[in-house]
Amino acid sequence: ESALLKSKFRGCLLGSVIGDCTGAPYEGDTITSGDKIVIQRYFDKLEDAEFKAPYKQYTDDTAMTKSIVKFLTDKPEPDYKFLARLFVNEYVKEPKRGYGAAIGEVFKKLKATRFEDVFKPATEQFHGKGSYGNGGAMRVAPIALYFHDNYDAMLEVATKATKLTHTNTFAIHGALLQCIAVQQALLADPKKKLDPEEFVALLHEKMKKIENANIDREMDISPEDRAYQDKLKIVEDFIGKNYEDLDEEVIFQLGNGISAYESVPTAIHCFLRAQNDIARIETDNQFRRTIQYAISLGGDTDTIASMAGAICGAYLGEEGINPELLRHCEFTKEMSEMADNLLSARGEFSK
Ligand code: F2R
Ligand code: MG
Ligand code: MG
Ligand code: MG
Repeated sequence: ESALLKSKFRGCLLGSVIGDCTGAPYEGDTITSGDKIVIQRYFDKLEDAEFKAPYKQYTDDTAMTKSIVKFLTDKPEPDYKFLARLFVNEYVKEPKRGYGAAIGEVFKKLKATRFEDVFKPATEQFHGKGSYGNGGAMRVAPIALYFHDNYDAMLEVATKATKLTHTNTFAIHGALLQCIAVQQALLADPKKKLDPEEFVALLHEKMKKIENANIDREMDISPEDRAYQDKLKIVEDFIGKNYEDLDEEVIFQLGNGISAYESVPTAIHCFLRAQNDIARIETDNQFRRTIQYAISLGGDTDTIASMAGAICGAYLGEEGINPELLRHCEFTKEMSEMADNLLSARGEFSK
């Protein structure tokens, strides 16, 4: 039904922006139990209609997500040269949006070579190993939305869109995992209680195929690489647990870092854990609980909250998001329109 899909497209992209905007002030921080009280009040204020303050600003996560939406809406077929140009234009316009420390090098080379071979500069990152950062995963949500009914195309486009900047297997597979998580959330009925075990089992099955297939044979990965499958087993182990020191264990076992490996499974965990109440996070709103919890883990807060927010928003739809929270974040109005454009582009190009 198209009204539901419209709401879910909006919910996903708005969830991504809000996670980014609200998480950004805490990026890189270690969060103490005292800080968690501060974060509780921070969200109380952001939900308060009386609260008048400049809105929270978005970072590279949203800047690059915007470009992915345009890439999907402005051309009938995926055009990676076009996407590379969009990334670079956005970066040149506003380089101080908190980009990854090394990605500027890719943009510089893309520009200097006049976008001749758009996939080459990324391969040269980190002495040829490629970036394993979460930059591919943090911007992948629009691809999951657009291709939600075409799984193979979804994986192919997500892989290539990631490889413009990230060629390390961990970054690519992390982006695919985030993409699949968003797709599964989109296809789930928000009126039914989500089954976390089933959600993870499905992810595990798909990542097994991806990791076993060694989808890119040019990359130096061994076929027995089970990195994300193993991480998903840990995500599964955490389901239903809710004790006092769980947060520390999550940070230790899943991570909260800037690499895809230490952040994508964590974001999925945040989405799943927030299906139920979480100790010391006082809210009845599942979307808020998801991103507040993600931020309370510290580390790469904007990105983990953004990825968790995209998954949760794709599940709940925009009705799940408090309008006051929306109002207090930059670019939410614009992103809502972009979500609508993304949905109508599917119809436009399939005629
Ligand atoms: N960059 C940040 N946050 C830190 C600074 C924020 C701001 N300037 C402030 O201080 O307020 N956040 C953003 O970066 C992450 C996404 O990064 P992306 O796009 O993956 O970039 P990059 O540079 O490719 O990778 C990130 C870093 O990871 C390490 N790394 C990656 N691959 C590596 C490899 N093969 N070997 C060694 N190290 C590798 C490097 O330190 C990279 O710089 C998001 O969090 C976004 O919010
Ligand atoms: Mg960022
Ligand atoms: Mg992790
Ligand atoms: Mg970040």
